[in-house]
Amino acid sequence: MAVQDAAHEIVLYDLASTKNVCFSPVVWRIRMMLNYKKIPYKTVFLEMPDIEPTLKELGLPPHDPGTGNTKNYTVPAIYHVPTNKYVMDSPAVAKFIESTYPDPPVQLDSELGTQIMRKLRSGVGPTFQKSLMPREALIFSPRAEEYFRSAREARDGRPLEELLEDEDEAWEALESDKPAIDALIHTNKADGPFILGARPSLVDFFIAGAIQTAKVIDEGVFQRISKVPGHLEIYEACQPFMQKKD
Ligand SMILES: N[C@@H](CCC(=O)N[C@@H](CS)C(=O)NCC(=O)O)C(=O)O
Repeated sequence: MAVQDAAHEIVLYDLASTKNVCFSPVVWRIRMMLNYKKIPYKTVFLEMPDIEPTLKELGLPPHDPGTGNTKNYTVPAIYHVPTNKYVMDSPAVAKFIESTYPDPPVQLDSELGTQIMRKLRSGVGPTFQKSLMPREALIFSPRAEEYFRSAREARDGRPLEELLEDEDEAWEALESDKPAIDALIHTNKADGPFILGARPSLVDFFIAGAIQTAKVIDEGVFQRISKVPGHLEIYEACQPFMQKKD
């Protein structure tokens, strides 16, 4: 059954952990849009093994294979109470929120944003994942941890903990990437604290969401990601949209 509540226009399906706050970077992007636009919503946390059965039961169709998703059902997904509509997959959810609640606007795409995301995904991203995944496993319930471990270990062909073996070297190797990241992130510094200047855009939420993931999972990884140029500034500038965490 969908969660019906007149006081909430949106139900946000999020990923559960023992911390009981949002920690998924991809859900944080959507949550920050909702918080920034002050849209009333409530959260339903789903244990990872329950995502597919729950969303299927609610009547959502699985992801279109063309979206590149490897799982049939994922969070974030939303239920929009006024239109009785479900939307799944963060790009589709972001577009739906932006078109339904255009004020204040959140720019979803920009050339600079795409360039930054591409740069981060190819450099910092894999190292960040390496540090986070084995630690992420520890904040799930035992049932969710088992699901998470077996899926990730089947995919990677080795125990999660082995990812940590060359963790320090991987972070050191990123040093050479920092000047280019610094220049890109500070392109519009004169106009404001966000990547496009005065107003936050989706790429700010992408970065701040990733940092918040580390904050919830592990302080050491948070410290490391915070030292990537521009990251702490964006995280701090996004704090007003990170107050509602559950
Ligand atoms: N492309 C999806 C990816 C979302 C995603 O990977 N979500 C994870 C949680 S962070 C998930 O729902 N995983 C379900 C599973 O592994 O069974 C999006 O951007 O919404």
